[in-house]
Amino acid sequence: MDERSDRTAHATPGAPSLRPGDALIVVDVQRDFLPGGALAVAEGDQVVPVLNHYIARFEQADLPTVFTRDWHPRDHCSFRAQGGPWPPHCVADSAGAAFAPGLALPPSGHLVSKATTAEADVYSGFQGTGLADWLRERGCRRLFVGGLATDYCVRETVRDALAAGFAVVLLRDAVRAVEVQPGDGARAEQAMREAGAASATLQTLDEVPP
Ligand code: VGL
Ligand code: ZN
Repeated sequence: MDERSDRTAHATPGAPSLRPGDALIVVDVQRDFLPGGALAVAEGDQVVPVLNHYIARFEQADLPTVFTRDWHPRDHCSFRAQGGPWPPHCVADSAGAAFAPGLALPPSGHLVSKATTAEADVYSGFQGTGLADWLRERGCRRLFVGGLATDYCVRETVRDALAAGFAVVLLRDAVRAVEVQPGDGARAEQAMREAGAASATLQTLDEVPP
């Protein structure tokens, strides 16, 4: 087989499959969700270097990057003192709500604050944020999603993205789960796949079918 026919028969190694219409959504990579934080996700810090690779790829391709953040008032309804399930976390402007150290947030990164009112808990980056319109205005059709946590804000963000008509690729090597119950992360990934999300890792990013 000559070199040329070999190239047409296989995905070209290193050929970027990213294209106009793609965007990266980084969900809630904040200090309180890292080991040692108020609502620590096991290995949550390990998504940071992986996400930095994805961020660089999207930046190089001049594609949008979006960073959601959990941004709660002090008396948020999801906190135990208010009868909610969680310890206080990601209080707006607190140290714990800051993005993870080392996360390579680009100057062009679009910040989305969510769950900002006391009365409503919202896990999805799409609820009450205008994110779907922001993405549509920029011609985005396919969203690559990673961050924290697989079984809450990533799952709900992916669910809403699909419901809003976006194609979604879950970045499997750039998510970690809270796992209130063991297996919650795996179940969330399965639910996202069943809802129509594709998945990729840094290794397979260039093989994602169109
Ligand atoms: C999250 C629990 C509470 C998340 C946010 O970002 O997944 N989980 N608030
Ligand atoms: Zn929260």
